[in-house]
Formats: sequence, C-alpha cells, structure tokens
Amino acid sequence: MQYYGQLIIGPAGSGKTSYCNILQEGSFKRNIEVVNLDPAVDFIPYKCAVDIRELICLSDVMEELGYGPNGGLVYCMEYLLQNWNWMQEQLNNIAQDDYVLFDCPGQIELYSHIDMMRKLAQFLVYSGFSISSVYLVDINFIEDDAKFLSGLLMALSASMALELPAFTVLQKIKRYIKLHKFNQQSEYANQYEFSKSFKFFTQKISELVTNIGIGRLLYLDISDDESIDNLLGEIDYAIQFGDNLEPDDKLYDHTEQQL
Ligand SMILES: Nc1nc2c(ncn2[C@@H]2O[C@H](COP(=O)(O)OP(=O)(O)OP(=O)(O)O)[C@@H](O)[C@H]2O)c(=O)[nH]1
Ligand SMILES: [Mg+2]
Repeated sequence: MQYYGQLIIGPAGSGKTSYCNILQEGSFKRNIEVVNLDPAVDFIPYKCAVDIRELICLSDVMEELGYGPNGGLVYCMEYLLQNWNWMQEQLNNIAQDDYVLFDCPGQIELYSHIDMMRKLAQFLVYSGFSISSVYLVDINFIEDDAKFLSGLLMALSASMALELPAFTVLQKIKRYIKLHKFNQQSEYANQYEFSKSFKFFTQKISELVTNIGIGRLLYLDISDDESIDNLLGEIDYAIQFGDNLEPDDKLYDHTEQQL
C-alpha cells in the first residue's frame, strides 16, 4: 500500500494547525485527512482522522506522573512510538488515495535534540508513506537578522534529522507584506515584490538551502490559494503524488487543440 502526505513541523505559533485546517477545508484536487500528533492541544479546528489524544494526552501525563509540560510531551511521543500498532490500526482506516497531513507539536527540541521525530518519520515510511517534511517559519522572523538566520538553521537541522524530502516555508507572507506596504505586483510566483536587499538575502539563503540538498525555501500564506497550490505542486513532485491520478481534462483539451 502506498500513501502520500506531509509531516508539518515548525515552532509554536508558526501556523501548522491553521495550514492543516485550510487545506482540509479548501479544494486542492485531493481528499485531505489530518492526523493530530499534538498531545497538548485543547482545540482542533479540523476533522481528525486520527488523534493522538485518544491514545495519550499531556494533561493526564502531567497529572498522573507529575511531569512538567516539556518532559510530559517527550513522554507522550515516546509512548506513541512504543504503541505504534495503535497508530498503524488507525491509519488502516485511511483510503489509499487520501492525502494525509500530520500536524506535529511545536517544541523544536523534539526534532533537533532527540531523535524521536526521526523514528516517527521512519515508522511512517515503513508503513508505506511517501511523505515530505514541511517546516513552517513565521516570516516575521525576517525583522531581525539573527532571529531569521537561527530560524532557518533550526529548519535545516530539523529537516536533516528527519531524513525526508524537505521544504522550508516562510509563512504568513501576505500579512507581512500588508504590514510593510510592499508593492504587490511582483516577481515571486508573479505575486510579490520585495525590497532589493530582502530579495538578495532570501535568494542567498534559498541557494544555501537548495545546495545543501534538503529542500527548497518557499513562501506561503494560507489566505492565498495560489500560494498553497504552488507549495502543493512542489511537494507533489518531490513525493510523486498524482502520478496515478486521472489527467486534468482542461490540460488535456488544451494539448489536444494545440496538436
Ligand atoms: N495572517 C496569517 N496568520 C496566520 C497564518 N497561519 C497561521 N496564522 C495565525 O497564527 C496563529 C498561530 O497559528 P496555529 O496554526 O495555531 O500555529 P501552530 O504552529 O499550530 O501552533 P502550535 O500548535 O502552538 O505549535 C493563529 O492565530 C493563526 O490564525 C497565515 O498564513 N497568515
Ligand atoms: Mg498547532
């Protein structure tokens, strides 16, 4: 069995859950199922195909075992890996053509300091998933050079640790542009125009990320379907999603006319 999807990672508040929700609500030529892997979350806006909290949740661990929030989270993720059969059973209910998003917790120690998420990624691959990691970085980090660079380096280190096809995504770009009144007729995917220094800086970082070979640096705003389509297109290509889908009628008609 072959499944396709994304492991959505990134720091707290970077927009992981909102991204999953928008993708599930929208129409992006696929049926999207979301798996919640955050045992600490109170409210989930999307319809969950699998929810880790049915196996274990952080508040119970803190109450019953006396752990703090971070130790408790590590315990929960370890528990999930030890009980992977449970996850495997839940995933068996997902149809083969469904596209699965894994909404992960925001504590980046899980990716960079301990190899728990790498094991989880391996389990998914063994379970038949062709999956990429998508690391969301809040574009507002760009306000501060040191913060931005450290954000991207964290993305690099987490992506390398996971050993999956990887994408680093600057998120909330539209709001950022609005706040800074950039001219919106631009070069990035024909949408945005940046100041010259900004463009140069991101281009250099993008080259660095691409040269290291662990994934492209892309832009996203969940309020902009075109930016989501662009991102999905890149990821589809990397994980080879859609190779088995029916051809697009419009594209077919157009090609036929050209012939
Ligand atoms: N303008 C704008 N706001 C966004 C975007 N994505 C997320 N947000 C907002 O950012 C905030 C945090 O979003 P979440 O989706 O909860 O972030 P998260 O990464 O799941 O956070 P944790 O689960 O705590 O790690 C929310 O208030 C969202 O409404 C975006 O693309 N544009
Ligand atoms: Mg979240």
